[in-house]
Amino acid sequence: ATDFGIKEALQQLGISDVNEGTSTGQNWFSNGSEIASYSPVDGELIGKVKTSTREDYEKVMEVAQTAFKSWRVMPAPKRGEIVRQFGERLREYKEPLGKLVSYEMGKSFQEGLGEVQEMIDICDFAVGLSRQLHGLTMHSERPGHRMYEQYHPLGIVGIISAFNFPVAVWSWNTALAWICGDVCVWKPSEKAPLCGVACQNIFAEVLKENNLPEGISCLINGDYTVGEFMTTDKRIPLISATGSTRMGKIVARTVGERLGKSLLELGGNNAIIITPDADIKMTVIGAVFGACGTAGQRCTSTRRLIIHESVYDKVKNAVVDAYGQLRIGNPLDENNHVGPLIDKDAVEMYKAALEKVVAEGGNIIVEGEVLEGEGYESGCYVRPAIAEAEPHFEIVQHETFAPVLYLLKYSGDIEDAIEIQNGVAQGLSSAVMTTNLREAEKFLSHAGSDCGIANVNIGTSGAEIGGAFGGEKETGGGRESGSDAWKVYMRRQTNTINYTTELPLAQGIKFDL
Ligand code: UN1
Repeated sequence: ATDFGIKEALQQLGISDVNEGTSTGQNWFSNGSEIASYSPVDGELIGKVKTSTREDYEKVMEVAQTAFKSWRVMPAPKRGEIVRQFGERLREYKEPLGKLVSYEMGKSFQEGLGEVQEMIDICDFAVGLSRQLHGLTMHSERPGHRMYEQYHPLGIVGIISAFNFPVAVWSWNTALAWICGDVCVWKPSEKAPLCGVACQNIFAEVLKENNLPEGISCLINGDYTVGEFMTTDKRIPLISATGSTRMGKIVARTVGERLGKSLLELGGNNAIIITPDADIKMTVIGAVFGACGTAGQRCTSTRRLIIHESVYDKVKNAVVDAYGQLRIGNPLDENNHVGPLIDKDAVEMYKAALEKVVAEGGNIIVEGEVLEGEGYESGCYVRPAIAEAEPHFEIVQHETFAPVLYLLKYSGDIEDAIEIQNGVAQGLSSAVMTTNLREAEKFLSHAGSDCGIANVNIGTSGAEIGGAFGGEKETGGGRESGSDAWKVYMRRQTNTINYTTELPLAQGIKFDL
């Protein structure tokens, strides 16, 4: 790994002495047990962080609450200036941070850089937004009255993020929350804790230079028990959680119990519909990147191809052909397309899915395999697999976070394909490949895709930050990132002001004294 400059990257990010067995970086108030982070790339220990005990957590909350009091009164465009500086700093750290993402999580270096680019983009977006936290004005029914609404900071935003986008998802939340006047407490995935430390270090630098309290951004580490400190805590009005539907249901229930707000980004079961009018060349690129990029570990990864029978063999052969070209190996080596899965548990889930699809009557057309031998010592590298299957198979209905792609055949028209595509519990991303305007519009219509994201002639993954990101049904309903997603990080207040000497009541009610 040292060949790829990992050591230097860690040093640049302020994560040194990684093998000393102590907590690393700016990881305050952490006195709990240790989490060791091993790279799925080569199985080496990258570093350890200490988890937060209940006491540590209480200290973090105090620091966050104090920071909120000063941060919320700073004018929003001034907060935007801090986020602008953070974006600048991320540009400087793009290479080492992208490298750490690639090494700790296993995605390709290109995708690691892409993830940092998403962070930079959301910072730019947030800077502009810091001058556009608009409310509406209304006309009062009463004379001499003015009505308007305004958005105020919420307070502490709790962020629980997943391993697959270990830095970008945090920044989608924080960049917006910060300009909105909130402070953040972040629990990164236990599978990528050093990415958390690196981000904290970078932002802490910016805060320090501006004489601002570091409590504006807090980091805690640990497993679901630490997550539970947050979800049960009334001092946290909003919990933003990314991960499995199973986790999301627990978070929603716990936060709902105390009538807090939750923003959920959960599982997807994303499909590309390929109609007789599809451009096959584009389709293949979109499908193969969607299914194999990030080793199938995006929530937007393509899980299902729904192919019209008239082009089925053509598409199948082209996709199988493309799979034959895939190079699997060290993701830091830019010649490789597919890196490892996050850990051996993920490898087991991948194997189980392949067994299950066969047991249900599926037909494997590109065999999966756990790779062994030189370069694959971590035991986390698998060969992307393809199975021909039926839409109703239980395994096809389920999100397997690995490169397993199901080919489903449809006959009839686009409505039939849409029915298959919508016939799953999840509703994140979807796509249609067609050059036929009628099909495309039907897919996007009221009776079309039921997902939060619906694309035409693009795959299911790789959304830009400018749009609201998230999905329906078991995906959890939350929206992050662009458009008006910022509103969830603020509380709305309706204000009515009377500038007369009378006190007329609304609805014409008389109450004469
Ligand atoms: C995720 O997988 O958690 O659309 C987020 C995409 C990325 C984000 C994925 N921009 O694939």
